[in-house]
Amino acid sequence: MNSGPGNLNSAKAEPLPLVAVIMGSDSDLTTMKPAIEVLEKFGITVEVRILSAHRTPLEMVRFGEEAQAKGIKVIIAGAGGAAHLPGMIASLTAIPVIGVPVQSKALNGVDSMYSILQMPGGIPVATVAIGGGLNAGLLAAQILATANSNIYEQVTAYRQSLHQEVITKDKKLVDLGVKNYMSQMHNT
Ligand code: RP5
Repeated sequence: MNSGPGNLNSAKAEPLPLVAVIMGSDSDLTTMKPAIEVLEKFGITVEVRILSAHRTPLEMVRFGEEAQAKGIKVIIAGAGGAAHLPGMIASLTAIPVIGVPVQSKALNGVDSMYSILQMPGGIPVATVAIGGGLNAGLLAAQILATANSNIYEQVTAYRQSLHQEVITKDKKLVDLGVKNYMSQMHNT
């Protein structure tokens, strides 16, 4: 994370943030954390902010207007319920916006999902699954990877690790059989 507003770590100097992860409330932080973690794992500096479309609309507008000049290349915006933050940010800047529907209590995030993905023509928001913070972070990294071979290699290595994980599990399942495999699953 960077040393600007929202940084939860130290104030030491870091490269300028390329990705902003913004959310409507601190209650969204658990959903957004995997996005922040995977970007930081790839060495990408992230600006993290709480900006509510309803409770702090003017701060949201200021952020949207200033994002391009600050060097932000991708914005990940998470919100739940009447989830207007991703769409409003997309209306304020031409920086690509990835929307993360946060799982809501009343409607399990279906409300968040429809609020985010049913954008009018001309103002797109790329929407990931309900609770899809990890994929939002990976998609942001993949967008940056189109112009950065180091990030491209890291995303490719990440995918190879997923591939290897499944190969290892498949071999173990074949070796142990379903019953033993499942009893080991329950013991770990
Ligand atoms: C939205 O309302 C936020 O994105 C959050 O998901 C939801 C609930 O916010 P809190 O009442 O938990 O602050 O604006």
